[in-house]
Formats: sequence, structure tokens, C-alpha cells
Amino acid sequence: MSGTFSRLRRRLPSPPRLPLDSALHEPRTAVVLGRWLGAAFLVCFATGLISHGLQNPPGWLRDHLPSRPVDAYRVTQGLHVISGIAAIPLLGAKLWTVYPRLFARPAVRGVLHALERLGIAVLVGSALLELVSGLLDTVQWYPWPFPFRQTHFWLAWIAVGGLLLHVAAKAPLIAGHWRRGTGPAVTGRRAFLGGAALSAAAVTLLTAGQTVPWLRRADLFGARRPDLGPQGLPVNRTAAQAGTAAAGPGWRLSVAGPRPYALSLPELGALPQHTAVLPIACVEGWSASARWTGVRLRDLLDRAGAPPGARVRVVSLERGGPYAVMEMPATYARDPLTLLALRVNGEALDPDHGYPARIIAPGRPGVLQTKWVQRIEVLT
Ligand SMILES: Nc1nc2c(c(=O)[nH]1)N[C@H]1C(S)=C(S)[C@@H](COP(=O)(O)O)O[C@H]1N2
Ligand SMILES: [Mo]
Repeated sequence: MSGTFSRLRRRLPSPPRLPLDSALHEPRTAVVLGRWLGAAFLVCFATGLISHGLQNPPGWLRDHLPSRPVDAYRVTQGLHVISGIAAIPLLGAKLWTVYPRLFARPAVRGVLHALERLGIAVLVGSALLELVSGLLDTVQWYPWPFPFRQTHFWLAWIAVGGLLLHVAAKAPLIAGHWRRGTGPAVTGRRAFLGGAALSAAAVTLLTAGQTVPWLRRADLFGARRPDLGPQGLPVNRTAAQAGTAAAGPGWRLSVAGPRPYALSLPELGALPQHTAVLPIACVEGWSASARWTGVRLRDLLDRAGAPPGARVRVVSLERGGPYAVMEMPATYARDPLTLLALRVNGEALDPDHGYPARIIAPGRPGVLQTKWVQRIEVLT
């Protein structure tokens, strides 16, 4: 029987050598790519923690978040999305370099080896999911049944844990191939690493313009052009998408506090107006600066008799969306740049930018820049 098989096998053409069958599946290439990928992951992880902390601060941190520099979140979240996107071609190159080892036989050579492979499976799986779900988030596509932010947050910890284990397990190999010229010379390595670096640079260059002003014209693949939209500013969710009914002439801002009151739009416009140049920095990676004009939030709070350290809750006309209710620590509420904005770039707010009034505060994620404000509550 087995003789028949081997005769049959000899008659079949031998499988073609895959072009993937390359001398580049070797440690030095893997180590160089691992260094770049590790750097991208660490930047992405650290900036992701910042974003999560700003959106969802634990109680001990809440009152210590800084409102300055005004561009802080714009920079950290820009870096988050840039490093995540750059990591995609690097991870592709890294996986290609090591993939023969993933299918090496025997699959398991002992308990330690089994643990190491399990670690790699967790690392590869979580890193891929993290990068893909993050990329889809930048285009606001959520094809999964789980909530994006929490999943993205926990997966990040799993990926970083897997990364640390992986680096520990490979430490001798990494140390042995850290320096240039270690290991045998491999033709094509420079070209391959150069190609991987070039791909990372290209995807960065073609998307970073959604947040970096001087790259704006190169923003071919970014989800947003930061200068396109009503009043020269992108819209994340329009009034129609948010299901917000247009505010009519009967609209009143109500302020709840020790001395509650309500003001119409003309009454708000008659209060001292202030102008601030502040960015909207969306968690999805785009950001854009604009000139906002309106009433200082702290003036509204003083008028309501709010104590200086009071936190504030802002409620939108929008019903039920995740951003319809927002809380603001006193540091932001008391910052002279924090406005209940009535105008942007010299015009009354477009309905999609939050007419009749929206919050704009320095240093905060876009999701907290509440549009269509109806009610401000002093929390004591
Ligand atoms: N009430 C309400 N406010 C909101 C939102 C929303 O969906 N509902 N989206 C937020 C998000 S995610 C961002 S990035 C900014 C965008 O503001 P813009 O649409 O005026 O550019 O508004 C924020 N304010
Ligand atoms: Mo956003």
C-alpha cells in the first residue's frame, strides 16, 4: 500500500517553491522588526492609557487631570492613531518573517515550550484584533457585538502582557542579534527591512494629515480631512444622526445649582463674550482647531452660586446617545478658556456643530465636547 503511494507521489509534480520560502525568516530580521514594532506598541499603549484615563478617570485621578496644554489630547491621540496605523505593516512584516516557526513541528516540545507558544498565540491574536478594531474605529465601523472602548482597553493589557512574556522568553535571542552584523549576512535583508520601514512611513504620511496640519494635503487615506465640513470643521455625528430635534426659539439653557436660573439665546448672547482658539480632537484620530466664541462656563457657574471646586454635569438636548450627558471636573470648568460656545469661526454654530450652544474645553477628548447643550448642573 505505502509503496503505491510513494510511486504515485513520485509521479505528481513537486509543489512549487513558494516565493515566501526565503532566507529572511531569520532572527536578526525578526529582532530589528521587533524593535520597531515594540516602539510603536509602547507609544500606542501609553497614549491609549491617557485617552482612557481622560474619558473615564478613576475617582482618585478625576480632580487632578490638567486642562493645559490645550493641545495635549490632540497630540497624544494623534500619536495613538499614527503609531497604531504604522504598526500594521510592521506587524505584517514581522509575522511574515517568523511564520515558518509558527508552523514548526513538533508543535510542542515540552511544558515551557507550550507556554511560550501559548503566549505567542495570545500576543498575535490580541495584537491583530487590537490593530484591526482600532483601524475600523477610525472609520466609525463597528461590526462586532462588543463595546469598542472597553474591549480595546482590556485587549491592550493582554497584548502588552503577551509582549512582555514574549520578550522575556526571547531575551537571549534578542540580545544575540541586537547589534548590526550579528549572525550570518542574508541577501535581501536590507531591502526587506527598508520596504517594511517605507510601508510604515507611507501609511503614516497618507493618514497623519487628519491631525497634523502641515500633512493635510497628503491625507489621502485618513478617515477625515480636518478642514472639510460645515464652517470648515468636520462633524463626527450630525444632528440628524444623533436624532436631535432642532432647538426652536423657545430654547432655554437651564443651570441648576444653589441659585438656579434659565437663559434664552439672546440673553446668553448679551452676557460678556469670550473667544478661544481650541481644537476638537476626536478619539478617532482627527483633530481641527477653530475660533470659538461664547460665555465662559465659570461665569455661568458663579452666577448659579457654585462653589469653586464643584464638578459639573452637562446634559444635551440629544436623547440617549453615549455623549448626551457629560461630567466635567472643576479644573476644566474653572479654566478661563472653557466656553459654552455660541459661535465658531465668526458664525452662529451650525446645527451639526451643536446649535444653539456647545461645550468647548481645553485638553479634553472630542467625545466630551458636548453639543446641543440644554442643561448644566452643579454637582456638590
Ligand atoms: N450631544 C453630543 N455631543 C457630541 C457628540 C455627540 O454624538 N452628541 N459627539 C462628540 C464627538 S465624538 C466629537 S469628536 C465632537 C465633534 O464635534 P463636531 O461634530 O462639532 O466637530 O463632538 C462631540 N459632542
Ligand atoms: Mo469623537
